[in-house]
Amino acid sequence: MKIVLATSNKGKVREIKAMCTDFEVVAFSEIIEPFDIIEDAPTFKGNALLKAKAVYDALDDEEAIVLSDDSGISVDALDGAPGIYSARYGGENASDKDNLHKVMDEVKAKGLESSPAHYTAAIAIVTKEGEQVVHGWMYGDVITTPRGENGFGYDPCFIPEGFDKTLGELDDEVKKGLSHRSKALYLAKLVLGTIKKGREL
Ligand code: ITT
Repeated sequence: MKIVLATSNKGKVREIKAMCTDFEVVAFSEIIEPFDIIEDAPTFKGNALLKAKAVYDALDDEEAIVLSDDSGISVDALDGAPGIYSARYGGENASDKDNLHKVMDEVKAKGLESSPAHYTAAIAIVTKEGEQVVHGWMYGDVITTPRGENGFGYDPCFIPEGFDKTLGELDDEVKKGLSHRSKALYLAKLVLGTIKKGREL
């Protein structure tokens, strides 16, 4: 069964492919000309659905199975920011590095060296059978000095609960075992399994 990912984020593509080895997983840009999707919903769930529906419509293939991921980091000391604005916290064309440094600078500006924080992932699945959204979370602390090169995005400043290293320093396998994305994908795979069974009947 082929799953089409409605994302342009290479870090997400890499992680989702590594977590879904039972399925053939392709990024939508491997099949059709990539296009921008305006993410203007007020929630992770709403934005995940916007992305999956846009790609499902663009594929023009009734049988397609499209999966999207809308995710971000929420920092307690910043009243939950950047949250759904994680991809553009450092400005409209901000890089991952700009966003990472903005979060660390804002925490520092509060006179803190760290703050509790959590990642959220909303995964939407859009098929002819309907639309489903599942969520996963990972809790920990954001620190104000980046450490390590693994992962992507905010990982160099995030220490998961129970660890003393950032996701930038920890092995990809460790992140795979505890991340917001892997928890949401566990549920998404149950949905995919049901779709698969239904189609085989
Ligand atoms: P798509 O919309 O094309 O999927 P995007 O990068 O714009 O790609 P989002 O709108 O969901 O994706 O924004 C997610 C932001 O949160 C982005 O800045 C990521 O770097 C960050 N993020 C999400 N999951 C992360 C993770 O596991 N590790 C580090 N940063 C993460």
